[in-house]
Amino acid sequence: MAPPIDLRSDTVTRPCAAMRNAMASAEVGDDVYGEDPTARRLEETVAALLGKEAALFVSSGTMGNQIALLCQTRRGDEIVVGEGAHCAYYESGAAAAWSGVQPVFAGSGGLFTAADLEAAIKPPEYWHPRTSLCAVENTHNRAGGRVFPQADVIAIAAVARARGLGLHLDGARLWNAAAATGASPAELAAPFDTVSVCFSKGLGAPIGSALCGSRDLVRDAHRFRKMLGGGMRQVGVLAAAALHALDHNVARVAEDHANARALAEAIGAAPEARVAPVETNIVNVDVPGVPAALVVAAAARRGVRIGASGPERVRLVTHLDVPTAAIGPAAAAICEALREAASVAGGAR
Ligand code: TLP
Repeated sequence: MAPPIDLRSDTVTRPCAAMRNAMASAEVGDDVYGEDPTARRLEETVAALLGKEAALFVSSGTMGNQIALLCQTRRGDEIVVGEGAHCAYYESGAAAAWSGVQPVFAGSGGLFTAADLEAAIKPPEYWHPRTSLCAVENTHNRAGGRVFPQADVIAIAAVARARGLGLHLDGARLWNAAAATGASPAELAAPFDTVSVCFSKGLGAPIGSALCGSRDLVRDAHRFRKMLGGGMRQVGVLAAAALHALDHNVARVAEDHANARALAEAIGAAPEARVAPVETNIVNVDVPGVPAALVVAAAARRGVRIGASGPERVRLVTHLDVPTAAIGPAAAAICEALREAASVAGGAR
């Protein structure tokens, strides 16, 4: 039987032979002593790419986000985020556990405006939490890979500056936002104090993210990374994979976007599906009246792995291990799965 087509996430990619060769031949040293030349090269490369003074290699997007919060907030503060923001929704309560902050949600659906931010900021009375940070996610995962419009980002940044808030960008998929808009990662990152980016999603590296910002912020970040157990030793083997990903896999994310659009179009023909507009590599499919778990199981039986992102919503993510030739068969299998799941759900009512 053919191996399953895995559309659960762009995190499922496996390093290719050339990436593994780059890892095997990486020059390394003890990075806790600051002696790993490949990690240094990666940090300098990413900082330059994002137009920031410095960068820190961290183990995951979660660690990057959480260190950014530790750097820019105090316990008891409030942070303003969009609905379903990864740093508040998918990080196991880390913001509450490590920084001691609580999230307040601006707008609806993940994206928000400067007016939404303004409305979410608490008045400066001592009995209110201090609103100290606004975090934007671009592209926005739960919003279905939507690009945060840069005009909104700029207006949000102006409000944040005027009200004394720090600004963090969760740019786990900033490469996708750049490919979709034609803007450079540095342009998209410019309004923010800290930016986290991932090498392990669309770019196909097995591990790794970077947190970027000013030299001072990254100095603090370095201390927090150590506190969280994220000081790594001969980490150049991982940094080499990230460098390989930056050299070879940034431009190609546009292919994932085209594949996602083709997938959405084919699935949109199924009467059971309400397919959200696709901007990048994520396709959200609402299946009103049909439990998502039934669709996931029916697709798996047909050799296609997808994820449930709500009780009646499934998520499909394209990535570099899903060739264009797999899109047609995957869409056909998902359409069949939708039909079967809808008939099972209908029978159960
Ligand atoms: N997202 C994962 C899951 O955790 C949901 C996925 O499959 O999409 N920011 C954003 C916007 C993300 O989507 C993710 C991962 C992260 C941060 C965290 O990255 P990791 O998994 O490296 O901690």
